[in-house]
Amino acid sequence: MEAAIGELVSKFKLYAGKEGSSSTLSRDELHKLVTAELPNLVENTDVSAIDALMKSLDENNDGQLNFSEFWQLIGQVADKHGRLHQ
Ligand SMILES: [Ca+2]
Repeated sequence: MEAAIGELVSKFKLYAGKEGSSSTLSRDELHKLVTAELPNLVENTDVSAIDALMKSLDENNDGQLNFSEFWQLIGQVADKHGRLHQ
């Protein structure tokens, strides 16, 4: 589990570092991350869907996702697709 958490953090930093602040994801960075890393778990990756996803995760409404805001997405996809409830 520790290795998996480390992987999540390093992927987050990889995408967060592409532009602007390297500790937060912009909408475009989120789009790149979801498209490349979660293609089967987040089915709809068109721009309007990413916008809606961004709004739903951006708790402090600063237009950026910090790690704890991003973490909710992992929880959501795990809940939806990870067979938690079998
Ligand atoms: Ca935010």
